[in-house]
Amino acid sequence: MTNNKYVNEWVAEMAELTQPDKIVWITGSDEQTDALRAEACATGELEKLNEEKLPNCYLHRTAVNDVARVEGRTFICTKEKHDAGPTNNWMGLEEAKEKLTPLYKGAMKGRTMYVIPYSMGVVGSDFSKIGIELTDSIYVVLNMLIMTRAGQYVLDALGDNPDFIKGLHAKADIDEEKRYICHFPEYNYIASVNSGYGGNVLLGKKCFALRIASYLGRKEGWMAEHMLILGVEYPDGETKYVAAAFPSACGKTNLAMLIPPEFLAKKGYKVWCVGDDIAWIRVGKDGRLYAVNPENGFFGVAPGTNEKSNPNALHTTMRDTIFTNVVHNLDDNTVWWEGLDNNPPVNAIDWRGNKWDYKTYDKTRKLETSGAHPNSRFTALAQNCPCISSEFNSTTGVPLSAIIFGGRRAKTAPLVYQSKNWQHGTFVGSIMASETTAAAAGALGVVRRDPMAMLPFCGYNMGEYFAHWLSMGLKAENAPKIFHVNWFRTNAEGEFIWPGFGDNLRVLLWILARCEGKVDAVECEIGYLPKPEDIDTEGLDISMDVMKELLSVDKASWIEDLDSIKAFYAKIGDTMPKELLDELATLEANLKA
Ligand code: OXD
Ligand code: MN
Repeated sequence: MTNNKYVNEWVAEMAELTQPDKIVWITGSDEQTDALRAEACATGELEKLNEEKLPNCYLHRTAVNDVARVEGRTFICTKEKHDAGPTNNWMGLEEAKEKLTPLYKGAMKGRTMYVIPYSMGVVGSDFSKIGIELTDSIYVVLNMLIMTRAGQYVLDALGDNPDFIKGLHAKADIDEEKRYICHFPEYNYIASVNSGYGGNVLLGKKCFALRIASYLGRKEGWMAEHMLILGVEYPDGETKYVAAAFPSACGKTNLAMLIPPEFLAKKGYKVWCVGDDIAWIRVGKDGRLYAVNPENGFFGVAPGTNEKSNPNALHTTMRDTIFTNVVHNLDDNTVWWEGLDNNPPVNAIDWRGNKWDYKTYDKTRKLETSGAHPNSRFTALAQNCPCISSEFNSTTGVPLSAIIFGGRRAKTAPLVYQSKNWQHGTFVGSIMASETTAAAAGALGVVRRDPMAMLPFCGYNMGEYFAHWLSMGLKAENAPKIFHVNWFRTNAEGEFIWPGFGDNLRVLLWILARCEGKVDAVECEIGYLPKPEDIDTEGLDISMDVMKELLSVDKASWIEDLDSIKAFYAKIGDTMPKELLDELATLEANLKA
């Protein structure tokens, strides 16, 4: 509860529209949270899991038609279409009102409206921003209590201030034809209806911390980026930080929680996770860029997470976690997913809620036959992560030595290269791309351009977003160096030639050595490449020839890529900054020289 008249008037107005039976203010107290869990278990919205094996863990299944973010039904609603830009779905304000109002009208009849005051970032930090989400879903409340800092103390911190992001979520009928995820950056407002899936309804995450925040960042002179943040601790105790952006299916959470290879661990190297998905970045007084993770938990993809790929993530999920759309093992009331281990449960319920026989699993028909949905998730507290950084709750953020872009490219990108300067690094981010894998629907090896991994998450015109990147480089006198990595290079047989996972630390160490001016590089058409011998391969079964291959520029495939870059730039149109067009021309000239 609050005396803030802006909050109270808005809650009353939304209650008038949606007509809930009652309104409950989320305080964050253990009593209230426990009562909500009990209520959700009583109605079947949640199932309590084995308290001994998975203390304080719950299972939830979404509707079968509601299992992922829906980019086709996600809109940026602004006065002018130009402000959403050519890469976003745009809806005008009048049309949005006409479409949404009838869907919300009476949508909470017979239900409870929960008022969730939450903060993205540590309350009291200059980086942080407050939001209030109204929802008729206990699942959303309990997830928001993990993913954000939420409760009465956030309202207390807000005081009389009108400065908060409004979010209205109603499950309505979970009708996919009437599903809308609408963002009104000019009005600090998010409207989500007819979904119960995390990415569409946990409004603090993609909707606020990326789409609305990217818009605010441009207006206010900071950046909201789709980046993990990690710290590399050296044997002498010093820690250096990097932020990194990858499109989905590139192992972002695995990199954020990397386990050093044994020989580096023995020397005393450690990796600490500050965040796995989102970074808010500001210029510090010293001209460096400082980053915070505005979230409080991880909303990670479960399948493929195991003791080898990401033990830290796995251990994080062992308590206080909500699992969504994974397999329910009825024998011991635990959970399972494809890629967890080789012991699928015999007595099990799949993500659809049906009895599941693991013997029917067919790799070529994953979606139809898997027990866990390929996009099944865990919502887990960051503080439960064994490698969570001591700076996780920092109010001032961590100084970034490097920004890393990455993609999944069979041939085009080398294992790692460094950009020439901030402007060129912005160009490198703007041409980021990934090739589709067998896991994704559709053709194999199709290149999808995803600049800075922000294509689905930029809340305004992408050309203006690039211009904002350029301007941040001018503001930050000691800006981080910008690199590009590709863990997915293949040989003629189509096999991966870099081991990836923990061994990626070897590449991070070269990157950080470059930032310190401690290692040379070779200038080439696309930037600076490592000398093959400068990436430490101790203990790896990898020849110098393979290292050379990993660090080579495949000119033919780069030249082939130019057309797709040009087509993408052309789509952005007249907001495309001249500086980046010039960089593209230079790249083309270098490659064709
Ligand atoms: C995510 C995404 O869920 O990027 O983090 O899709
Ligand atoms: Mn993400």
